[in-house]
Amino acid sequence: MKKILLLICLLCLLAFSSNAGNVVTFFPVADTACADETCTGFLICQNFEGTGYDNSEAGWSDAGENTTRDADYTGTVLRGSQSASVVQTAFGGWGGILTGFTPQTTVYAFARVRTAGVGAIGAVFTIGDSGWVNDLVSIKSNGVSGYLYCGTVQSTSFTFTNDVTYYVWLDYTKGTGANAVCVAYVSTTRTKPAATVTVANGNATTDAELVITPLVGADDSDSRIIADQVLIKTSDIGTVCE
Ligand SMILES: [Ca+2]
Ligand SMILES: [Ca+2]
Repeated sequence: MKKILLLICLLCLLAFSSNAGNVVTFFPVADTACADETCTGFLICQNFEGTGYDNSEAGWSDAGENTTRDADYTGTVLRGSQSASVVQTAFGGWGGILTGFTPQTTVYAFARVRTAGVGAIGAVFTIGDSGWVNDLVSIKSNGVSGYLYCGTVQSTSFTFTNDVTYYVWLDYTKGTGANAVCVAYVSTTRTKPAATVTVANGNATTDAELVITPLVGADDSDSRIIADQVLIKTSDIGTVCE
């Protein structure tokens, strides 16, 4: 019996070695493909390439005051040849680049963002409800630290500094009271990390249906926020494309 088993094992080894020139896979290989290569399946997939906005997303607009807003920015570009940029030109006011999407009770979002000269708190990446009545989930920076807002509930701070390009994932699930869940994942690489900060008692109770990025609302002039690769999806967004 032992000899038979030994023979079977030997035959197996020979079979594998005979396939040395081929790829022999015993277990499924993890899918390392990036999430947004084709933009298929995304509610929003915006890279700001070409004049204005790309991927036939005509719904984007800009709004605000005391700001200069640019969807063709070629300064410090975060991806490709153009990014979106908003610069605060005078103290006070706000300005951002925004668009709507189909209302969602749970939404997954991603953007590359970078701040320059932000001293007071500036909103970097925000998901709102219809007509931007409320900020549902928002990453904000004061140039030294970052904060996650879930409705008006604010997280403790985490590192989020000027002049660094961040990869930010935001997950939002609306609540029925003080139980909305907002999660931020902040990295300097394309790989989605473990959660950086979670707010599980947010007071946001409405559907997500608006994305605003970048959004300068800092109370200091000459602050700039740059954004690129803005993604909105109804399922988790993992590692993103180069
Ligand atoms: Ca771009
Ligand atoms: Ca553009």
